[in-house]
Amino acid sequence: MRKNRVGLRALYESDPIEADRRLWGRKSQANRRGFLKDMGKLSIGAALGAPMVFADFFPEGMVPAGLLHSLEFFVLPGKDPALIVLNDRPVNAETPPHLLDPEVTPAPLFFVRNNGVPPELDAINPDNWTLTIEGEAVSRPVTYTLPELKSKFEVVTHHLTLECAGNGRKEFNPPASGNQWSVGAVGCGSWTGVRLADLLRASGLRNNAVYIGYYGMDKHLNGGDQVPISRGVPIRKALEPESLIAWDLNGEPLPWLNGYPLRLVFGGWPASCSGKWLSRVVVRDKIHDGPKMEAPSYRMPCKPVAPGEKVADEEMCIIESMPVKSLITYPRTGATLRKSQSLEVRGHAWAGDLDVREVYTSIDFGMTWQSCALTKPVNPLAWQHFVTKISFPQEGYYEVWARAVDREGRSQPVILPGWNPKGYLNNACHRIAVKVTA
Ligand SMILES: Nc1nc2c(c(=O)[nH]1)N[C@H]1C(S)=C(S)[C@@H](COP(=O)(O)O)O[C@H]1N2
Ligand SMILES: [Mo]
Repeated sequence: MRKNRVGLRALYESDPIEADRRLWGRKSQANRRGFLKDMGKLSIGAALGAPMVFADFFPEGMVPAGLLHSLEFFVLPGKDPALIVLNDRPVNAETPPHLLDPEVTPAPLFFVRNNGVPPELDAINPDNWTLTIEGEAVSRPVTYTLPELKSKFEVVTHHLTLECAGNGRKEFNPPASGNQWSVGAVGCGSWTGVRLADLLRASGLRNNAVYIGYYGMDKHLNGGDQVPISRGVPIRKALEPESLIAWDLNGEPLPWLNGYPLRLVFGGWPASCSGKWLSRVVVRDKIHDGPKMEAPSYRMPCKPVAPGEKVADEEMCIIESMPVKSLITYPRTGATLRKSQSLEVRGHAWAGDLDVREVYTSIDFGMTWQSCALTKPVNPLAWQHFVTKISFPQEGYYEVWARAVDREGRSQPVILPGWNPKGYLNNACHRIAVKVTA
């Protein structure tokens, strides 16, 4: 998989002129006439996933059709072809919102956010995979094989919501660099594993423990020895009964791209805390200092700032529990119905460590709101489901907006929340378009 392929295709969608410049270069008309240069042929082939056979005849300036739409043969191993691939080195792919409709997100549809290169699938043997617990704040460092983990500790299953802190980044202005996630870097799976707390206690957790950090078996993109990411959570979060070291998602081994064969799962916190391909947990006597723990990664300005403002590293605070949010998963945007029909609207809502008290919908751009039926979470840190029926007063274009309010009364904003340099925590209301005909 080459970066070029997805990169160019995405560029053709967002900035066709720049994409054209990259593909065709800035050579003079005389040099370019008619034919692709050898370099052009190479990059076009890389972009399309296969060499362009009649490249010599390809008309100057034309955009290969294969770059204009998602390519069917571009499928991530173990993943549904419907995922929207934002980047393939590292792999980043989000779920279209209408495919998040099931109460539990199907494993092939669970979003993927990699910072580096996952360990080779063929090289992973779950029977001799090991996990080590060590660090300044345990008295008995221990290494377990995966089969030992399964037999030595109580096995538990929880539904836990994972959302990338950068979900929704695409909307920020001025733009923030990083994956331009729309709304689909979120999912709620049924995770099976052991409690992190049980392992920490079995290792003789000491009372100087402040933070845990993870190390996975993925490699840095530059091929070097440094891990691409090593984050963690404060000890109070690590010790919660829902904080898991998991090997199954929805009753099956984890998909390779989601951390097979072993990962951490911390529901309600930035998904970056949930280390994949997990091989080591360190228990620290200070805030963990692995790659991407430091500012500005996964941090927000401690105090609100104006859009575009520079923020000093010391003014950036680590993101913990994620803010209240909701997603309309039915119907998909663009639905059409007749005036005589009413529309069932449904979706999910979540609120980090809290639960959601209420979800409302509006069809008049927030002037009035109607309350939805809302389920209780199946367990703490699982998303909740809302449903409502909507009637429309007359023919025309509408938007359905959904707005959740958490247990402590905090609401999603209808407009973008605070701009921040890295584009995190966009929990603005989700909107879909609906057309009503006679
Ligand atoms: N080892 C490792 N763990 C990782 C990552 C990674 O790149 N390597 N990415 C993190 C980030 S930023 C996110 S959002 C989640 C994504 O989990 P998923 O790919 O299973 O959806 O994994 C986290 N755990
Ligand atoms: Mo993330």
